[in-house]
Amino acid sequence: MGTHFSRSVAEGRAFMQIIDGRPVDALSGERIDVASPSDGKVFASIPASGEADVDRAVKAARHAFDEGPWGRMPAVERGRCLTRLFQLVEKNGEELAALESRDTGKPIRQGKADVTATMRYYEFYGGAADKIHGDTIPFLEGYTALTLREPHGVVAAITPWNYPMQILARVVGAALAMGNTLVVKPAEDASLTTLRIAELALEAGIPAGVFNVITGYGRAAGAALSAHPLIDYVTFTGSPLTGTAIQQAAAVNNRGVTMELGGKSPQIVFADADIDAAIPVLVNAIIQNGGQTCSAGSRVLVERPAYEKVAAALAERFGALVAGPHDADLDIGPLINPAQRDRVGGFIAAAQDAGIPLLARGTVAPDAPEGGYYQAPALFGNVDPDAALAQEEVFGPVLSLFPFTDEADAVRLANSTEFGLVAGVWTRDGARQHRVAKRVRAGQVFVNGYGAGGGIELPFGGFKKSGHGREKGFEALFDMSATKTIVFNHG
Ligand code: TXE
Repeated sequence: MGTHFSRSVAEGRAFMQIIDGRPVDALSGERIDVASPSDGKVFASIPASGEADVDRAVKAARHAFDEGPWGRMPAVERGRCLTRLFQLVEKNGEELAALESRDTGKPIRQGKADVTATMRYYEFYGGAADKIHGDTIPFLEGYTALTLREPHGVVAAITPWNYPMQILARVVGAALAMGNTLVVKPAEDASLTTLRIAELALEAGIPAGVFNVITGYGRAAGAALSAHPLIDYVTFTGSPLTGTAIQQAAAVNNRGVTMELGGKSPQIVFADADIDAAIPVLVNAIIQNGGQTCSAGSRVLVERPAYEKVAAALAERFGALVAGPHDADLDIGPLINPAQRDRVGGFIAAAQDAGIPLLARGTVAPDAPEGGYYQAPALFGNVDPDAALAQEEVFGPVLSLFPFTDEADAVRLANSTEFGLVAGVWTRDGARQHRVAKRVRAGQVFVNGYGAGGGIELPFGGFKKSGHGREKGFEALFDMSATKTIVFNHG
């Protein structure tokens, strides 16, 4: 893929949203400028939708669910639609990677990795569509009782800007495999690949009205969507604060929700671990996508005898990290927007003011464009477990180190935040691997490895403030459906 392609993709394009299979503008005609985080320059625009546009999209999805062919289509056919979408994503992979990379600022390498994961979601759920079924249940004499897995109906999906195409695929794959219809509201900062995938979905044979996309601001389009009375279920990935607002809106109609709300994920390194193997994984878990990853490994807890060694090895790596424009494909790209850059900078400055030792700082490439939203990676040592840096999701390339004394101390520290999404445990002691993995409150625990975002087959979701419900794998199919019980009386 040439640099030229990734720099110019979608240049000057006025994107349309997709409602009922057609490209349409916002009824108001209002638009949102799309800027490249690499240089801050506007290169495209998307519709700024409001309540009336949302109403159109929800009614299209409602009609497609209640009256359209989708609900009567055999599961195997729905699966084939998703499999064709998988093939179309593969065919258009270069364009999609370039679009994602330009829109979000992520290095092109990460854009390509996102395409691979996206393909895998559609492949997985395409194959899974006809493999989920209910039970027959032993019941009273003279009766037969059975269960069916039924779709919720119209699902609203509000998605974030960090992995737009992957998170979309996670939701679309599971929701459509189960026979739901969808209205998706991508983040205003990164809507382009969602719009492109919705076009490809039509090409894949997914009927008009099944997969609608509304673009616009959260407080307008997002709020109207989550409160719409014709929605049956809401799924959201984003910040805890917005998650609360969406749950309150959905509660007015008493609708179910799946919430994926980020984390403060710990990696626990015991002194007996293979530290050389751990170091590159610890670094990658926080710099992948510039740290803008819900499952970022943002806290590294190290057993005291190994603390100095781990701190020194990480400092050496962090000092060498370079941030630069997406198409330069360096260690990290720019952050998504000026607010996010300033938020991350604020955490770094506050930590320094509080006297938390800054062990290393990467750099921004000298030729990075002036207007880009860059933040050099930072490594802090001996972080106070009560500090904001230890407790709050920074969502940037900032890693905190904490020493611990023994296993109990490690578990206590790991569980000392309000979040509980992912954890890593590094030790050669097999019994300890099991003990610690069970005691850490996290939806996913990796032992001697760390799969930030990876593993399409693996159920994923949080405890505590990280949310509820499970995505990915077969589990997501349960979230995207409801059990119906039918009882026959033969008497
Ligand atoms: O997220 P928001 P923001 C965290 C991360 C980051 C912080 C702020 O810590 O620094 O959130 O990011 C839509 N009703 N994560 O402000 O607001 C919005 O348009 C309905 C973690 O960008 O959560 C977008 O589509 N929708 C995270 C989506 O919500 C609303 C990923 C996410 O935006 C809305 C992103 C409203 N009232 C940020 N307000 C993760 N878990 O991976 C906004 N939205």
